[in-house]
Amino acid sequence: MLYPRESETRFVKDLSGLWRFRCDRAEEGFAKRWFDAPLRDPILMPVPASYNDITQDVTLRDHVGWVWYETTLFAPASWQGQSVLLRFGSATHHATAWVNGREVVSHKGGYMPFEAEIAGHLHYGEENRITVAVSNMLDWTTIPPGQVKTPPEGPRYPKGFKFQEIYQDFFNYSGLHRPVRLVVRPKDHIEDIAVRTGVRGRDAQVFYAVTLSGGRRDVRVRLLDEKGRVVARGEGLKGRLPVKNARLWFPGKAYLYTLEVEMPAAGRPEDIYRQPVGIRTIKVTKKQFRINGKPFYFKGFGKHEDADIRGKGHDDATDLKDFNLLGWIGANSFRTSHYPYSEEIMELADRLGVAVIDETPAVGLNYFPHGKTFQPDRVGEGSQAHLLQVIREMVERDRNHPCVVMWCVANEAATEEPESVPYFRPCLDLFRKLDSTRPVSIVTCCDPDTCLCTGMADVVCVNRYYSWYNDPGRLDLVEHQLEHNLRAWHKKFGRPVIVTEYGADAVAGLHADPPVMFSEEYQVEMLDRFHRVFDKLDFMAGEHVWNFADFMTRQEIRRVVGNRKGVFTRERQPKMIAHALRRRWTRLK
Ligand code: BDP
Repeated sequence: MLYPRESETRFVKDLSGLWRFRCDRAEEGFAKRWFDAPLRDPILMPVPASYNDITQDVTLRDHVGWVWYETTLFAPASWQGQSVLLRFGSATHHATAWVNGREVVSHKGGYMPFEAEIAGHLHYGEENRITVAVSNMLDWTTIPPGQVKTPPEGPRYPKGFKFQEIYQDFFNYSGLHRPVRLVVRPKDHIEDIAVRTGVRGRDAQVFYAVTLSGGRRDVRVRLLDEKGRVVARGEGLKGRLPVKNARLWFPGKAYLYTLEVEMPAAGRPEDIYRQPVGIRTIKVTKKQFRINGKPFYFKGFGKHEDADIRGKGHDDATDLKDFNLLGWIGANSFRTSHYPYSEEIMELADRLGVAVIDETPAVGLNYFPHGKTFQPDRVGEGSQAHLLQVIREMVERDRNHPCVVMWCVANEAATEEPESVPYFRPCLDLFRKLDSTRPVSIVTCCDPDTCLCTGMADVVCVNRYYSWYNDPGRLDLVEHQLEHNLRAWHKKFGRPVIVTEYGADAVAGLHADPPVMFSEEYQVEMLDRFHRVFDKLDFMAGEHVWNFADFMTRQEIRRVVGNRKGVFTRERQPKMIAHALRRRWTRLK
């Protein structure tokens, strides 16, 4: 799936801004056909943004169900005869869209783009109405899973009470989170491009495959370096472009070529699309994760798309600030915990040279203490079918990003249950079938003798919370327990180990010496003890602190206005630990 980019033959119109919005509290929008006419009594709502924190209305923040968005646009007569795509960066978690009252697309899954050809539904030279209904409801067939509960009336609940149960540790932000755009392109056009790279000595190869619409076959490609010089040319739907003395993409040293794909026609080209290409290779050995043949040690974070006011809404300022902080602190990577991030973030990671572990939204698949997770009426066939669909969409969206160095199938699922194996095996297989160039992982919180899925992965990825969830307050046990555990992982699976989460809540400004849980000192002391162990072990391939910044969660007694394990506050100011990490990571090779 191509990212919307302009060219001589393509025009992109960003529909961001203030849309009209109505919360469907009575669940009547579909029955009353709200898409047939302009929304009645709308309020204003920014797009992109989560709608939850925009107003002072707690019933909107905590709404469970559908909300409706609407905007209008003019379609100039000059667009007639072209293809017009309506493209949503994401809608969390379900959406249906109408153009002038005609349904054009529905999509399930909160973190993937989807699009519809709408040329046939537009009124040219006139105003057009776009209506979008978005639902945040999670059930056993969605990823992440959840349950909308309507308990019977009684002493605890009044009549008609409804709430969303979730099993993930982040607020269920909802709405149109990412840019909504129109792409106006030629009727016959470049539909899709896939690239793969290989390196031998100082030379490299770029393999490309192009899909054209309407059975067309004529393609010309050129590979340009960063100065715009042509380094290779090719013809045909598929090919291999040799690159002499190739400049490689490496974290901290990004280099992007441009693959210029052209549908030739008499006179000027019918369609042109320019795809950034980073040349690099990945290999996993028994003890190392290698990029371009060199050992790569992951330093960085599990992150979230999360910020004050806009929630999970895309925002260039926040994104760039985060990348600048990654650079400042000496990080070289992050994991898209716990869902694929926006295409804009992936583009930045390519350009700025940050490695990404690209994770699906499979989080909260651990229903213990309430019984088994993987069973037919909970996380079963419906859930698996959806996860497989998300994996297909992820590979289609992200396969061309050099920043993506590994896929991650799930976070902390109940992989001690035997049923987790037939659930996840097809997921790992599908990633490998669709993309043979990247390793696949699954993040676990089990132990080496209880996890039944890590053996299927290429790298051991474990989340460890010694002295926090295990033996709270016992900093003196961290090194003993951690070293014992990590050695056991490596011994059993003979693969490199990344600790994909370790961290402590620290309320910014709370101090205690000797350290006490929730103080900034405790966070520093705990991480320091983890690092002493990591530095002893030659099979360690990385450390990702949980979390980059404080983030919002549902309300519960373990959370103080959200999760406070951030190295930065939610406003992106450093806690004490940020300075300690910076000293470590700017020195660590
Ligand atoms: C881990 C989860 C992560 C949580 C974190 C925590 O993977 O989503 O936010 O613990 O509790 O278990 O802070």
